[in-house]
Amino acid sequence: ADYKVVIVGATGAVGQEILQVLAERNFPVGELKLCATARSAGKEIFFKGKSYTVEETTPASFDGMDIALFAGGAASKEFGPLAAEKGVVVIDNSSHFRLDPQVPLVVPEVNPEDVKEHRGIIANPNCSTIIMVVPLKAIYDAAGIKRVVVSTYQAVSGAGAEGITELTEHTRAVLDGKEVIPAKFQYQIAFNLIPHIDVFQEMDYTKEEWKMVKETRKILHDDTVGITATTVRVPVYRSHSESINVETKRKITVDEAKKVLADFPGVVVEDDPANKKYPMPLFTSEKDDVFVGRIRQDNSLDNALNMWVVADQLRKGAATNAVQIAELVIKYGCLGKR
Ligand code: 11C
Repeated sequence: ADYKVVIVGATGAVGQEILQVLAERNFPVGELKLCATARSAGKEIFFKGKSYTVEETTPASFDGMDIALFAGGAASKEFGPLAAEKGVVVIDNSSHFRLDPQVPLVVPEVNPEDVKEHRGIIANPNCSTIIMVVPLKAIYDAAGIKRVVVSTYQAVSGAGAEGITELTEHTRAVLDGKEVIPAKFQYQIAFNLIPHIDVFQEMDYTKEEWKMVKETRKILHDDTVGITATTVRVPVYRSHSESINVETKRKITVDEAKKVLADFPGVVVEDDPANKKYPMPLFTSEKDDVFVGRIRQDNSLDNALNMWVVADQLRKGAATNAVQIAELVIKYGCLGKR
């Protein structure tokens, strides 16, 4: 069977990637509707060689549809519950519903079965959370996890299409000796790092940092895992990187860790220091896997490892994960009540 699919936020960085992933994975799209804000309405977008006109999102956009993929942003809060009421399964990329106990928060390699519990909305986790939790789950299953210390190096496209433009403009302005005007980011992003992603919240951690803590615990169904995060924007176009220190409950050797990681779905181990092999954002873009390297014993603790993790946050961190959730909805036969 083919499904009636609506994409909300189709013109943004994540929306565009969702279309790409639907086409690549040959998702069974029958009817396709592309929606966005009034500003983008009227634009022409191609999907599998056919042209579609972007419509402004309205309540009627969801009538008779099966699956709604929300790219993220304000539209989720405004239209998500309404679409679900109309019997459409909403797969939402915003942070709005993620911690709602009635909304499953799903990474298909980690907690696929949670999809079955949905009541109309399924949340896609934050990109940095997804990229961390995939390799963590391999370690969690093998040795248990006591505590995680993570620092991120997040690409500008995590902030959307405007983030990409701003890195180019700032770089050009610096090289041309012109004035740099920050708009999307708090400061000049070219030749700089900004340890400030999303808004500041309790204990002076940012919301992005709390997402990594709270979402990871929800996905693992384990509130006992200690997690502390520092999230940093870096002048990289695409792919988030993360330095992750994991303290395990039981001892796991580096060789065992490499094996469980290599065997885990969606993970590629790239770890050969002698041959300068380790993951880098330059080489992971437009790929769906999470790449793990620099796997080492923590020299200061017996039961702890360090790893360096890189993945395309627009793919596995957003679009690919969302489309995989849609595939699970079909596999489990749990579409909306329409
Ligand atoms: C970034 N992780 O890189 C953010 C973007 O909660 O879905 C995603 C925000 C979110 O800026």
